[in-house]
Amino acid sequence: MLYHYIANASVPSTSGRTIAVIDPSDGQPFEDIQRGNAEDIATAVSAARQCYETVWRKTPAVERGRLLARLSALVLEHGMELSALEQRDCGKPTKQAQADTLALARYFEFYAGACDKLHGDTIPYQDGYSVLTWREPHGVTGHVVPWNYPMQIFGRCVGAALAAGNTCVVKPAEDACLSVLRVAQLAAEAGFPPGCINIVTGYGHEAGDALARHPDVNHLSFTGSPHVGTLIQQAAAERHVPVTLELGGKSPQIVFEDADLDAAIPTLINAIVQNAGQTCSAGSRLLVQRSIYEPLLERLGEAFAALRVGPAAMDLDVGPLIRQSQQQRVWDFLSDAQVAGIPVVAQGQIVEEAPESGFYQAPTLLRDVPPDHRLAQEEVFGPVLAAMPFDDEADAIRLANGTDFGLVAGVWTRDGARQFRMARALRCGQVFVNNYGAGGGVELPFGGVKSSGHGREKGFEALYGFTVLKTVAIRHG
Ligand code: TXE
Repeated sequence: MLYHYIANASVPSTSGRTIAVIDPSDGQPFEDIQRGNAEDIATAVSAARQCYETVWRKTPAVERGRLLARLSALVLEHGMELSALEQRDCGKPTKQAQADTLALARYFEFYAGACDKLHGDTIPYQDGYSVLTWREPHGVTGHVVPWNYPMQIFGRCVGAALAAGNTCVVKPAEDACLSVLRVAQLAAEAGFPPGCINIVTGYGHEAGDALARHPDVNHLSFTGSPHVGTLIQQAAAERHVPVTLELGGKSPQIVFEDADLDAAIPTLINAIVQNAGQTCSAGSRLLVQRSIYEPLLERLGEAFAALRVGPAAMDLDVGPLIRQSQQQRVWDFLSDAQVAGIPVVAQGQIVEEAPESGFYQAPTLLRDVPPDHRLAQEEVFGPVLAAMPFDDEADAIRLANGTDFGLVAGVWTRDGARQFRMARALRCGQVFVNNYGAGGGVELPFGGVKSSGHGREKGFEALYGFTVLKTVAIRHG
């Protein structure tokens, strides 16, 4: 049985109720977490407020940095344990779980070094005045975290919030919170004061909603579905608190006829099968210049057919999806594709060892997907790649920008001028040229436009979102 982690202590929910944690590899329960409610959230927010007012706001930036550095080191020390938790909880193949753990340590390391470099400006003004700006923390920050990358998303939002001088209340996803609870314990071990990092587990419509509505939370960060993002933004608007939203995408990977296909192909595939396609930045649309459409699909088809799907611990190309409802969601998309007559180029193989009760989905490559079909417009959040041809640069831009989302785009071309033209023309938060994701570096600011959300996480830029600028004008004499 696992408990909330509030003020550096394990605390049961006042509801007395629990939620079973399911292993996606076999669909079986293996642990219980607390089903948090508004009362638990209120306890956590009050602990965060107390810590902020009495300790954290007075803690020197350099000391905040040292604590984050210590936490980063502890994450590495407990890397095997954290990876194993994340693997079982989320169904991640071993290499993915380990990469996520390393990324978590890197977030804390990066923000450790950033704490004492976050400063304001002095502004030349009239004679007799000194004008300066301070970057002050918001105070108590609320974080609603999803299940696809619990550790990474925890690291990027909590790491930045703490570095900027805020305290945190986190509501991880009901499907995946084991690693995050453990990291909060490690934070206590590292020396973070009680109330600095608080975790309340539970359902979104209960604990998550209570956190979004709590009157003493000064900033909200959310990563998840556009629907819940809207609810969070509405709750925040009631109290006029700032929000950072990251709401996924329908990101295009655009391949021009002059692309280096040998380099592109493994990346095109990884961008959609990594984490079983449950990645906000998944490259889920493949836009290919017509002259190379057939040969590229042939090569991709062969590669898709060779992909193997199975239990997380087997560390194959693809693990299970997080839960049955996500599996059903992918099946619904694929059955719509079938009804619309969209051809399947190839599918990967689910291995024999995969239990029937696990949530497996073979990676699927579809071709000639009409740009207005829901497979080309909506986030599937599974390993399904929708390919379509384009004629020229203008056509590629029109298709790429033709969804409500705008998170990421990948462009493959050797033409330097076109690289810049495309990067300018694409309406999204980040463009990757001749790569996809740039290895996920924690230094790279990340976020969306349109329905993909607003605000930036990761990198130094995130610190601006977790602070508020105060202008101070002093008249001399
Ligand atoms: O997301 P939810 P779901 C997308 C993806 C996926 C779809 C549905 O397309 O298929 O969303 O996934 C909490 N108030 N992404 O249903 O519900 C919830 O407990 C406050 C993209 O799992 O948005 C969890 O902690 N909080 C994405 C978090 O919100 C609420 C990652 C995300 O869950 C709440 C995940 C409420 N009323 C899903 N309702 C990405 N951008 O990477 C739920 N939550």
